Amino acid sequence: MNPSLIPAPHTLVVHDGAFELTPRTAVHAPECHATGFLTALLRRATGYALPAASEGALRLSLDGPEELGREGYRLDVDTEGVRLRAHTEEGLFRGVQTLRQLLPARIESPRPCPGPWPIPCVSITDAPRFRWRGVMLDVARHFFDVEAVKRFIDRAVPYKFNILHLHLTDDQGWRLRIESHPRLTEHGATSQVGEGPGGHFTQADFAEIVAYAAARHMTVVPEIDLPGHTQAAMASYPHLAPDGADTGLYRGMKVGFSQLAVHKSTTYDFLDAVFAEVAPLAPGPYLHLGGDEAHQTSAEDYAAFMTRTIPLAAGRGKTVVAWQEAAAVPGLPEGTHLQYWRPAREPVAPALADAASRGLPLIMSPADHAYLDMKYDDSTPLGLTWAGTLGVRQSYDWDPEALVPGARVVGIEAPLWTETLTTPDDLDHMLYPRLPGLAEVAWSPAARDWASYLPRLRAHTLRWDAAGITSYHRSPELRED
Ligand code: TNX
Repeated sequence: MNPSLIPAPHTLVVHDGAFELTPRTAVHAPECHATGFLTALLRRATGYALPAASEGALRLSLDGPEELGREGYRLDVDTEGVRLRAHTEEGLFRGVQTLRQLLPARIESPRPCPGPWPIPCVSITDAPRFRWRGVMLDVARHFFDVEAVKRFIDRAVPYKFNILHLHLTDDQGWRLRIESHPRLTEHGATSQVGEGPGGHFTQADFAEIVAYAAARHMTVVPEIDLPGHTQAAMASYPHLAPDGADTGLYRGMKVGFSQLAVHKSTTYDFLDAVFAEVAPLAPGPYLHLGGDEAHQTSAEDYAAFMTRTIPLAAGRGKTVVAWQEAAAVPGLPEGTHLQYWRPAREPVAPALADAASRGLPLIMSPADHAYLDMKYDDSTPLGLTWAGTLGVRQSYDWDPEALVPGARVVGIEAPLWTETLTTPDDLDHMLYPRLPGLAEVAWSPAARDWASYLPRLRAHTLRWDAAGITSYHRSPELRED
């Protein structure tokens, strides 16, 4: 039987037999995140020592051909051992996630389990279809602390996601300490949807998240949502509001009612000061400026605001990412990434189609395929329905390159908005079982199909069980028919 790999690799050949990990198996590998990750995982579940030795049967090396690309790898298992090769450490790390899935499901256990630990003999050559494979967590509507964010990263890593987009600011809260503007968190982080206390990351907390993600070859993309979704900032510093009045903290779930004072130069001084701190904290190349649902801002003001704000981010060395509304801004710098979020069943916004035809890169997050906060069906206790319900199959069955003909699609992102989600188990409920399918959309060759995917997905429930993921949605698809 074929191993249940998600996302499906580019090419997989299964041979007879298996290699078995034993207490005597040794590892020969360069010192890097991939090696550290693999040995920690294997030791935890097997209890074996897995000493380093140059004759080790488990071999990782960086001598893979350059054609494998930045994230590709080659994995060969025969009865004598395992050989994982890549051209980069990142490629090794992705290959380690495949190796992990070749082992029995109990490899996910946090405690030592009894063997045996067979790894089927295979030859795999693999590389991703898309370079942007993102997940997004909204820590503004409800705050999720460092531990919860690390757990969220842990959920994405086995499925080869490489981008963690953090939605750090919104009407309901500003979640990142900015030293030059302490009230953003001293006041603006004390609210959330509903009655709870809110919360925020210190800069040390944020650095811890960035480092944890980096060790797993995930890039953090911080989002400061502008010029709408800014009530928490204006409640902290009323001069940022158009009329300079304190409108107070917001604990509801509405969108599109707030806007910054786009005509005051002090607003841009504020943004420059914020970017000055955010840019070095998240050392990746991207800064997300939001730009969605600015319903109080005229089209002209919106364009002027973005035209003035984008260079401030660029001046800090960042490539700007923005939600698709920003497509309407004339003269966007080359390379600005636009994030498609409207439902795929709606006609493509003309401004977005136009920006795509000028070659601007698109990240695809159509809400009716990729929004993890949509209910699975009408009986789902959590989540929203503005884009409809989103079953497991619908989150899998779509092609990111079919939506905007001729566009330069760099990948996909699966956002998890948290208006209705308050605990890490709530997050898991919305992630599983949809997240693995979105991973396959992002990584695997376009020729994939639900019939081949479904048995693999079902097999993965054993991995979630072993990992202690208890709150996943028992969707009807997971039951054998
Ligand atoms: C739309 S998607 C929003 C968010 C909400 C989300 C809920 C986007 C760019 N804006 O403000 O949280 O819907 O699904």
